[in-house]
Order: sequence, then C-alpha cells, then structure tokens
Amino acid sequence: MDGRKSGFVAVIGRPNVGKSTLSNRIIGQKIAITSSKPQTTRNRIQTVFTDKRGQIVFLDTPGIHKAKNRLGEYMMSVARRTVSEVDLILWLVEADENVGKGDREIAERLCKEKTPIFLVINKIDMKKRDELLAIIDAYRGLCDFAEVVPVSAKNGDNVDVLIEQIFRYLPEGVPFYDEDTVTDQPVRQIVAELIREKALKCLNDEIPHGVAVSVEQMKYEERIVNIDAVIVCEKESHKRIIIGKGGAMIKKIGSAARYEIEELVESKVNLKLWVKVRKDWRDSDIQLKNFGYDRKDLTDG
Ligand SMILES: Nc1nc2c(ncn2[C@@H]2O[C@H](COP(=O)(O)OP(=O)(O)OP(=O)(O)O)[C@@H](O)[C@H]2O)c(=O)[nH]1
Ligand SMILES: [Mg+2]
Repeated sequence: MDGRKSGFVAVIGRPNVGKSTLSNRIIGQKIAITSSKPQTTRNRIQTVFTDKRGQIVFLDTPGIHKAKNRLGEYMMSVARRTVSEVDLILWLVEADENVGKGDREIAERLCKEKTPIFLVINKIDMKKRDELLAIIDAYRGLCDFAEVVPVSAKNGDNVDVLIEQIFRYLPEGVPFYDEDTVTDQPVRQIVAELIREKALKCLNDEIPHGVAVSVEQMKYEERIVNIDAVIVCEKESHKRIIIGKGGAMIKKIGSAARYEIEELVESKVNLKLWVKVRKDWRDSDIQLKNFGYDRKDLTDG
C-alpha cells in the first residue's frame, strides 16, 4: 500500500439543491445533467475523481421527494440503496436558514446510518458571509455531522477544501477505476440524458417530468456520428407541444443537444429526433426497464 486512498461517496439531498452540479464541478466535466427544475436526475450516476491522493467515486442520486408514480418510487429506491453502500455521505442542502420539513425527514433517515455524514451547504454564492453562521447553526442540531463544509458548486468556491476533507475520511486502498475514467455512464446514456436536459430546458412545467429519451442508434462514421433518438412522452397533446409549430420546438431541442453531444464525442453529429407517445410509461415496470432503469430498484420500490 502506498498510502493512497479510495472510496465511495454518496451525494444525497432534496431535489434541486445542486447535487449534479457539484458532481460535475469536482471532475470538471459535464456528466450528470442539471436543470432549474426539480427531479432532474433519475438514476445513480458515478463520477470519478483521481489525483495523487487517491480516488473518490461519487454517487450522484435522484433528489429525495414524495414519490407519485413508479418512476418516483424507483428514484427513491436508488437513493436509499446508495446511502447503505458507501464510505461517506455528503448531505447537500441549500444555503438557507429555514430548515424545511423535507430536510428534517432526510436527517432522520440519515442519522440512523453508521456511515459518517458531511453537511455540505451549497449555493453560498447567493449569501453574504455573515449569514452563513446562522445557516450552519440551523442545521447543526439535526445530526451528528462529521464535518460541515459550505461550498458553491456553481463557481467552485471551497470545493478543494471539501475534497481534502473527504480524503481524510476514506480508507487506504487501490483505485477502483483507472485514472482516466471519469464516469460509469456509457456514451449512449450520456447522449440520451443531454437530449432530455434540453427538453427540460425548452419545455414548460409538467411535460418534462413525463419525458424519457432513448438512443436507438449511434453510428460512428469517418467524419460524423449519426444518432437516432426517440423522445417519449405520455400524451398526444404533449407530443404536439414537443414537436412545436412546423417542428420548431423539436428543432430547438435537437440543435441545443447536438452542440453538446459534438463536444462529448469530439466529432460532428447528425442527430435525428422522433417523438412517441407511451401512455403512463412512468407507472409501467416494463417500460421503465425498457428505458434502462435498473431492475434491482424496480422490485423493491
Ligand atoms: N447560485 C447557485 N446555483 C446553483 C449552485 N449549484 C447548483 N445551482 C443551480 O441549482 C439548480 C439545480 O442544480 P442541479 O445540480 O440540477 O440540482 P440537483 O440537486 O442535482 O437536482 P435533482 O437532480 O433534481 O435532484 C440549477 O439551476 C443549478 O444551476 C450554486 O452553487 N450556486
Ligand atoms: Mg441531479
């Protein structure tokens, strides 16, 4: 053993607190999609940070909320399972001194774990320095935290301190991945997620929550990658909105996604998008499996 450390770290918290933004920030790449709308992340996503101190595998999870359908139950099962499988838990909260009911419930569940918990107060760029103490005080009583670390995932403030602290709590060990690996997500899956992210950003309110994306084909040619993907929604009326007047909306989603997919695959991309209706797919185990949601979490949800 050369003194290097390695371990798994869960990133847990309510929807929209910045879990995925932080996961991306730490590895300096966009792997997990983010948006201003809650319940963006649906699956567990590993992002891998490696340097001379060792390797940290972060497990980004879906935001903890009250499930209203099978997809929601699935997401909560993913979060629950992740907490029990790690060396350290990062509980992310927003920098706000009003602790909500949702956060109290999370605290109750997390405190039962024997795993050390860091309270990570995110979005400190939105607060003045002297407000921070009141925020820390408001949360401190909820759990016996190993550390309290304020950060800004958006501009990277104090993230280096967070990483330093994490290494202190990890066991010595060999890395799980080789040092070039940044994620466990296949390119196809990241591509599907980037398309879903653009749909989230372009569409209003309830439609994005009922949207899934599947990449049907991805063909690497000499100078271009040809991609066929399907956006699945729950109603004919949603399909019309996603396509838009004269195809304007789907074009907007497609060109925004193509731009980022080109960066990801480092090649020109020809992206063809279709829209299909699958009524109530969010409540169908068979459909959820088809979209790649993991079997393990569909049976115990
Ligand atoms: N000002 C500010 N905004 C942030 C920060 N971190 C994240 N955000 C914003 O907060 C919103 C939610 O970020 P996400 O990373 O998608 O949040 P999440 O916790 O992964 O959300 P779910 O996947 O829905 O659970 C986005 O609009 C981010 O740009 C931060 O440090 N400062
Ligand atoms: Mg997320």
